[in-house]
Amino acid sequence: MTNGLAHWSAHAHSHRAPGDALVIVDVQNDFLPGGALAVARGDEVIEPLNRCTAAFDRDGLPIFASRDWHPPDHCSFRALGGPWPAHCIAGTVGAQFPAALILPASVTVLSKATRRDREAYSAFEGTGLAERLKALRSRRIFVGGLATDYCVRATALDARTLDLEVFVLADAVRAVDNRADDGGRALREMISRGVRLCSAQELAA
Ligand code: VGL
Ligand code: ZN
Repeated sequence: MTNGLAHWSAHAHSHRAPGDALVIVDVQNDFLPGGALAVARGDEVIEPLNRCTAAFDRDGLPIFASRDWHPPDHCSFRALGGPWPAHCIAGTVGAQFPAALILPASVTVLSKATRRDREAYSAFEGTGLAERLKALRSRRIFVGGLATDYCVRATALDARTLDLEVFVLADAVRAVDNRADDGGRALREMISRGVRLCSAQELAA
């Protein structure tokens, strides 16, 4: 099992319904193979996410895409004492969504961690996402993207504190895995907080 889970104990079979929203987390060039903070096999999330995006768009359901959008001197960068190599600097090619990621005209792009002195892993942090979902009367969110152990984790856990139903698209997330099985641990933690796993391929069907 590529996500480190022995079994999908909380796997749910889900179909799209009114009140659903898709949240694509940080699928950006710098997190893909060859990028500044490459996530192994990060590119493999693109195809299943494209399927979901097309299906949500067809159904008129809301789609959000977050992006890490750092200033050149962001506090998370090693040069500033942070844990990461410089990545996703606002306006650079590395911060762009990859050309292969198909985003419909209706997408809402959420830029995060834009302030030099603040880290923000969650797509809810400083983006207005909670207010937007509330205005849309969204009750369930489906989360995929990068990385399982950082921004996907933080986004899913934040959503649970807002009492949203949260599904992580297990076949459309990949982990940094700085320590072995960080991604698996993150998924188990999310599940312990009421997050469910589902399949992007099934959701898009
Ligand atoms: C992320 C590390 C640093 C992520 C962002 O999108 O998961 N990870 N910045
Ligand atoms: Zn970052």
